[in-house]
Amino acid sequence: MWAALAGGVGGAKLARGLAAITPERIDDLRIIINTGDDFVQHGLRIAPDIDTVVYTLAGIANPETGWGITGDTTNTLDQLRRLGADAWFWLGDRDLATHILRTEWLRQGRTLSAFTARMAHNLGIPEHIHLLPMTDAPVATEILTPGGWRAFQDYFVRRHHADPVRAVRFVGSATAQPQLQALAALRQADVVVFCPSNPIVSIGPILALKGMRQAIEHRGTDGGARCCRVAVSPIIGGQALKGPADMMLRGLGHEVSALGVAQLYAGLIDIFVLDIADAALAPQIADLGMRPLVAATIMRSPDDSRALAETIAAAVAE
Ligand code: FO1
Repeated sequence: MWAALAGGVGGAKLARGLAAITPERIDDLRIIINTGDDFVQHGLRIAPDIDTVVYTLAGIANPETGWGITGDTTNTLDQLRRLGADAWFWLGDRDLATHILRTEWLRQGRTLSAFTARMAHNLGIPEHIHLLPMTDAPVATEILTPGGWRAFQDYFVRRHHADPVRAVRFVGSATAQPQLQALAALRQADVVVFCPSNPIVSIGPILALKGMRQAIEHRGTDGGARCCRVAVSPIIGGQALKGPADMMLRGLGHEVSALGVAQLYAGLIDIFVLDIADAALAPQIADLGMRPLVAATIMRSPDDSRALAETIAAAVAE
């Protein structure tokens, strides 16, 4: 069994590759997804990272944005605006069906995990691929900007992630119970993969939950049943392919490079995958006690995703 940590579009793209080699090379895949970006808009519970992984694995994600449903229309959003709503978050008509049903399920007392599993099933994702929210409890990522603390989507979408980032916090994470299957997956997996997601706001909220970081750390010690822990850098040539990971690393005082990401993951990782463009950083990554693996990490197509997953599986098998 493999466990993967994911959030955002980069995470979904590697998840797609891992899913493509399941069950041939991976018998059972558990994808643990960030929920710190979740929020309520127009009274509906939105879970962008879960939806991005589900739509990508179901083959219906918008290829241009990476999020939302391909070919979706905006009749509802247009009408909301006519009625005077401040509709700054783009929500397609078909995507809204997800948010309506998820909100209904949660209001009925069912869990985000249960809804995610049902959604994945009904969109045709095979049973041996388990999509697990990091927690069923509320956790909200907030960003400290010069204008004060901002809710994540306010910072990210409404203000176009243009504000300098001074600090990040995950409200609720100290008391939120991690999703039990997710925690068990980290304790039992043969391989743990950190997808090329933003290390601060996509992977960070998962590691901040009680026991999650410790479970991964423990797998690297002789006390734990050792597994192979692999991370893929979301930073290539000193820049994030998508989103503000580079600006965030700089604002928080980290080096803005694949090496900076590797430093954040020190003690958690055995193999660090960096792009061919960053091959010169490999010796410094080896000095951190990780095995550097230079590979083509840009995933423009499902074939690219699958190739990167195959590369990881081959490195792990060595
Ligand atoms: N990202 C944007 O930049 N603008 C949007 O209007 C937007 C809408 C949206 C709707 C549904 C969804 O699942 C994702 C959406 N995203 C949008 C992406 C998302 O907010 C971010 O990429 C993630 O939260 C960061 O991981």
